[in-house]
Amino acid sequence: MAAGSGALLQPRPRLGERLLIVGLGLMGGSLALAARRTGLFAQVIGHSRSAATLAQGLSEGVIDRAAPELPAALAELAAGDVVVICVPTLSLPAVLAVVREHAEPEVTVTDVASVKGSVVAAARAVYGGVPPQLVPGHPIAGSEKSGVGAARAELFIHHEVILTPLAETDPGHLARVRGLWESAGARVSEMTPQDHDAVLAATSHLPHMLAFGLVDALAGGAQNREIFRYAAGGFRDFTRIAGSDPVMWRDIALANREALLKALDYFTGRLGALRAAIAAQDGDVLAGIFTRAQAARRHFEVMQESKPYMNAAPRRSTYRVAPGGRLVGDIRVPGDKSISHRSIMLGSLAEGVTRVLGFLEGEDSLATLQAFRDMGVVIEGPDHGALVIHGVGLNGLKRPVGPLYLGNSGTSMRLLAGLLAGQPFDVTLTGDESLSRRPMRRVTEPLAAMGAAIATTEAGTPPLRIEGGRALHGIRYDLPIASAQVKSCLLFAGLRAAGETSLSEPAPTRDHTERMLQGFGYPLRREGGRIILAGGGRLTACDLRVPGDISSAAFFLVGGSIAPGSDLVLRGVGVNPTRDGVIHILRAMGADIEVFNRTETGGEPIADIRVRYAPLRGIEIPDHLVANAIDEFPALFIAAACAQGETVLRGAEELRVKESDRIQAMADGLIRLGIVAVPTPDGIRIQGGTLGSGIVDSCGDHRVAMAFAIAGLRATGEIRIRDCSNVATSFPSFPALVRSLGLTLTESGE
Ligand code: SPQ
Repeated sequence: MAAGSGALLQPRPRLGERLLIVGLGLMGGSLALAARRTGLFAQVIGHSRSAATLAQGLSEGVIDRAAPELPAALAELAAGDVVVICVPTLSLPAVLAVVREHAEPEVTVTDVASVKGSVVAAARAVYGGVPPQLVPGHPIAGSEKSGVGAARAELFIHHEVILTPLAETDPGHLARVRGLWESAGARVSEMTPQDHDAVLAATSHLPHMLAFGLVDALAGGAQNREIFRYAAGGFRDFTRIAGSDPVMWRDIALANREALLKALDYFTGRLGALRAAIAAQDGDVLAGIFTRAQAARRHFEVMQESKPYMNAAPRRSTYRVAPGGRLVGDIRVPGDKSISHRSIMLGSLAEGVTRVLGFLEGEDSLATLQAFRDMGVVIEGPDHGALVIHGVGLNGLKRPVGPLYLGNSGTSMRLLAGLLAGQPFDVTLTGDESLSRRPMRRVTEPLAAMGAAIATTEAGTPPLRIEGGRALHGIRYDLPIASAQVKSCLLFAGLRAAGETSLSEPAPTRDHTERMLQGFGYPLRREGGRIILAGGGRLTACDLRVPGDISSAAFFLVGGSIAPGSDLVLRGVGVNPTRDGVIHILRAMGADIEVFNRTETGGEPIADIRVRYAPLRGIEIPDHLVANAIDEFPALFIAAACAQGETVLRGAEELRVKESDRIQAMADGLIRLGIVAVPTPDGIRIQGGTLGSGIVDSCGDHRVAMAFAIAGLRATGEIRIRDCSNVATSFPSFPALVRSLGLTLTESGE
């Protein structure tokens, strides 16, 4: 539990007069304590068949009043009162029968049983149908300790409570039960009883069966209990849950029989495959199972704690940047994000083994990596940017067991939409809050024209539900917006489409997909500004080195330009002409930037770049550079704020639909720091001036956060930047790197 989370149990407005807890064990006792702490009811009454339990409940202040007779306790309840049945699963039907006989229909009734199908079945048997007053519920919380003596008011804080209302359930009763759990600090969600039982069978009941079964088998085996003497931490961790209440688990296993059998059968099959691989000495299959499981476990931890993949940053961190400083040194920035994504995608779909160096270990590219692992691709690493991808060929992906979660990454979602549109299986793509707001029709509409079936929300946003088994055909398409993601998505769909896919762009965008396809031996041609690819070819594995990301370098190019005394060299940066707009724009503003040691890696141009301080002047940013500097504008706006005169950007409406509305987020922050910044529908006007101190909000956008951090170099006071955790999506080592160059940046949780 998080420190101080008990403070969540604050006094609350009354929910009703009386709360009756039937069954005063760990669950019931803990809920009673939480309700008393928050003052949710005038009186918390406890019923138990054991007089000793009731006496203990009273003496330890768990309940206000003991009710030894259940019928009498139920009969005194009225509308607004709540009964919570906290008895073992198999005892619930008998209690429900008493409730039916003695409680008024206006009284809210809920329960905490771990299986919901059996509660609904019991209600149907007792009432002849599900009564509107019944709201089945299941708090996912507990401990190996049991009994009222183990009760804790904080037990439910930050835990999930699943409610499984039915069509018959009255919304007023549902709202009351929701309020009860929320005031105990729980996160409440709803699902059908069937879904609940299937999910719990897999995630809770099956692991308990395995733990009980393993300990029993080992304890009863030929080597008997002696072997426990040699059992170490792994055994203890794995079998911890075998210490749980046997009666409760017997009841759960019987009550959730159908779903549990399904989960057991599925697992037995997978265990059989593991056994077969060991028997056949098939190291590849074993490596596949172990790398997938290891990655899935890590992914689970991340989701569990709702924190970024990289441990470096606490959840929702704030940066504090002290004013002043200069950038002097010789550094490398991490691998290019766009190229890292594409290396996983094409490496996975290639035939053979692809080795990647310089892969960006940021959350976005790791989300792509996880997605392909979820589809059965064996990927070793990343180990300091090195990956070994065991390609499965264009037809080798497997259906993932659940939705593919892509975090904050628009590139992952849009490119995967194209790659998966022609696969034989259904798949759903989901993302975080920011990604769930981003427009997807730009890819789903042309993909539909190719024969794909992809559902979005009504607003055209994620999740994307992609229907499998659709035969795709190539199209001739003129992209209405300059977007490398749309172009790449359609080229990827074209790989599995019949005939040719022919695309034109309103302005050239980053061409990493085209270059990499050719690197993997896939033919592609250009004709009069069109990019043309025929479906049905093959990708052949190759080795790749990912260049340094110019979008990450941009913060240092701006920082070096605005901070007097700066002299910084950036090594091995990708200088693909479709990405180097930032260099041209800064030079047009008067920056002193030298590009040297030009060479190529994996079909991509790279170079070393030296930047020295130089006074900047405001400019009108040329239209033709907008697409080639699209991700660098947050950093460039800081350069504009430090320049003499006005800088004007037009034709950049795309900035409004990135991880945040980057025009608004940057304008708001700049204004807070004392700069005159006027957002326009497709750009911004920024008047150079003096950057002051203040608190700005990154709006969860990594590039906005890093741009304001760099602004500290020229600020007159401290800049505090909120919501910076997403820096880990593209540049996890940013705080450490800027610190190593002398910038005073500290990070704290919000
Ligand atoms: O992946 P995501 O979240 O869309 O990332 C961004 C970024 O700032 O890191 C955009 F917000 O980069 C895009 C970029 O803006 C990456 C990208 C690519 O790899 O193809 C293309 C650009 O997007 P678009 O919409 O112009 O195609």
